[in-house]
Amino acid sequence: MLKKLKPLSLLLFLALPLMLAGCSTPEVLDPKGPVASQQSDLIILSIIFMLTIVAVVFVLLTIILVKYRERKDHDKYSPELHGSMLLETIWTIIPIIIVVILAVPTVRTIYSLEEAPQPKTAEAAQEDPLVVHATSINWKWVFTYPEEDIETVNYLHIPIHRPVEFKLTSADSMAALWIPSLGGQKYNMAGMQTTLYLQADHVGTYDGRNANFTGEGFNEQRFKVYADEEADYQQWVEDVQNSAPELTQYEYDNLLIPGVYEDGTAEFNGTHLQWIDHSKNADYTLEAWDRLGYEPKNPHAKDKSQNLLREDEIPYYQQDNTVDNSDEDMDSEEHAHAGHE
Ligand SMILES: [Cu+2]
Repeated sequence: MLKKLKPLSLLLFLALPLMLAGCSTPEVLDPKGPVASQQSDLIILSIIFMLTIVAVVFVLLTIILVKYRERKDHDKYSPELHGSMLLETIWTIIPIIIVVILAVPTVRTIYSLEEAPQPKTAEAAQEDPLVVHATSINWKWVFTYPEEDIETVNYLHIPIHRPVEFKLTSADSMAALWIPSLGGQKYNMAGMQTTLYLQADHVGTYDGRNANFTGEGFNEQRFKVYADEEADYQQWVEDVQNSAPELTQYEYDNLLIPGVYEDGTAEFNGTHLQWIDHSKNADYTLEAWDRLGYEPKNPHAKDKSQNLLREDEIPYYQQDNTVDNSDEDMDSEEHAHAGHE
C-alpha cells in the first residue's frame, strides 16, 4: 500500500510549485503603501527566517539518521547519556536567539505603525494626516470627513502620498476595518475609538471589507478605496460638496437599521457627527431603532418585514438634535487609551 502511494505523493510534492505558481500574488504581499509594505516585509522576513530553521533541522536530521543508523561496526555504541550541561545549554540558548531575532523587528514594526507613516518629501511633511472616521454599521461602512464636512457609504476617496488617520468605531457589532493592499486590520467597537494609520502611494482602486464576522450580511460589508492624485481627490471632494444631498438625521438613523445597503454606495453633505459620535455613546443605535419602530428579529424568522415609521410621524425629527462634539475630542482620546490599549 505504502509503496504504491510513494510515487504518487512524490509527484504531488513536485507539482506543488507549479500549482502555487498558478495563483496570483495575494494582496497582503503586494503592498500599495508604506504601512502595507512594512507589514509584508515583516511577513517575508519571518517566513525566510523560519524556513532557514526548518532547512537546518532537516539537514541535521538527515545527517544524524545516516550517521547513527544501526550497522555492524556500531556494535559497541551505547546511546545512554545522562545530564549533559553543554547540550542542555545549547538547546536552551538557540531557541532564545530565534525568539529574539523574530521579536525585535516585529515589536519595532508594531510601534512604528501606531504613528503616521514618515513623509518622504519636505512638502509632504507640511501636511497633517487626512482624518476619516470609519463607522461600521451592520452591514455597511460609513466614512466621515469632518474637515470637508462630507460623508460616504461603502466607498471612499483618499489622496496618495498622504497618511490617512482612520478613527474607527462601530454603531453596533464589533467589526474590523481591513484594506489588504494598504495594511492590516484593526477593530471597530461601539463606545470606543481606535486609530489606524494607512497610506496609499499608488493611484488605484483597492478592496476593503469587514474582517470580523458579524452575521448574516457580513460578506456584503465591503467597500472600495479610490486612491487619487491630490488634484483629483480635491475635485471629488468639491463635486460631493456641490452636488450631494444634505444628510438628515432621519436618513442617518435609517442607515442604522441592520441590512445590506441596497443602493450600493451614497454620498452626503454634512456628517452624522453633528448628532452622534458612536465612540462616545454606544446606546444611540438602540434609541434610533426605538424611534423608528424597528424591532430586532431572529435572523431565521420567516417574515422579517418591518413597518418603520415615516419621518413626519416622529416628533423627535421635528426638533434640532445637533450636539457639539468638537471640545470633547481630548476626552475621547484619553478614554480610548485608558479603556482599551
Ligand atoms: Cu474594546
